[in-house]
Amino acid sequence: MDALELMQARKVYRQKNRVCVLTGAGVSSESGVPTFRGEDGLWRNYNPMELATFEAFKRDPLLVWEWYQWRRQLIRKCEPNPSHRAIFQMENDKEHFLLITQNVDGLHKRAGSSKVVEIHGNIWDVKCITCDHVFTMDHDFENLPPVCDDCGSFLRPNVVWFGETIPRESLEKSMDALSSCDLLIVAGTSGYVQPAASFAQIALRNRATVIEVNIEKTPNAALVDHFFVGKSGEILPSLIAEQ
Ligand code: BJW
Ligand code: ZN
Repeated sequence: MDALELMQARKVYRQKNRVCVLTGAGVSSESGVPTFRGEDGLWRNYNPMELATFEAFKRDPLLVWEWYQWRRQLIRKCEPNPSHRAIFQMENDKEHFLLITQNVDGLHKRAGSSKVVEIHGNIWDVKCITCDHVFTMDHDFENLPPVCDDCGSFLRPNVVWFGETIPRESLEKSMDALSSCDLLIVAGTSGYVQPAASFAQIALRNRATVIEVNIEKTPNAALVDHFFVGKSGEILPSLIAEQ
């Protein structure tokens, strides 16, 4: 990590009061949650990207549910890490703050974050594919796929799959924050999945400073003001440290 650049970024963080943060799977990897495009992201020789669609669910709801049940069981054992805690601290430090997360694991909320938009939904919520009822169901299901008490249709995880749109309220809140923030911090996202992949460019167009943290270079690395190669659990706490 470049110590001088870190000092500059710390100064930026101290000066800005309208802060937005965008996170991806990388911030939860230090809690033990597998990322999507990392080497540990595969299961049973299926490509997770091919499981995260409504077509896959219609074709084989049991397979998709087994994947989500496996992830729910894994995430249940994970705890928030220093990245989640540093981002919660940012919410306390700043007058205007919004966390936009692509993560469905709920670890930001468990770390205390309350000004958070989960743009890809939450793995603990389920939705009936017919009557659209949403329920929080954080226990294991005895029978997969689970069915709706009201209408008997299949329940699905209430997450956003490929080809589906981000819920309107979440997108509007995100766009408002991105167009009014003076600092955007992007952490642990590969920057391949739209619309989140465009958020840094939206903030830059609105003259915000953008700081990005990732263990490797991303497509936005050359565009942002400060890019730090390293673990978010190490860099985010030092970015907000007092001295
Ligand atoms: C660390 C670290 C550490 C590790 N510290 N860093 C062609 C062009 C443009 C768009 C499209 C297109 N074809 C289709 C589309 C649209 C599509 C899309 O973007 N596809 C691209 C892949 C090409 N997008 C959509 O469909 C979205 N909807 C939409 O656009 O609506 C309008 C529309 C509708 C219909 C047609 C077209 C447009 C919806 C996207 C929903 C994504 N859903 C998922 C699953 C959620 C549920 C679940 O969890 O099961 O969301 S997919 C998956 O990817 C998940 C993630 O939230 C998302 C992003 O992944 P993320 O977080 O970036 O993780 P990784 O694994 O990719 O990266 C981790 C990063 O961390 C890496 O960079 C590591 O280096 C780093 N890292 N450890 C710091 N310790
Ligand atoms: Zn129903």
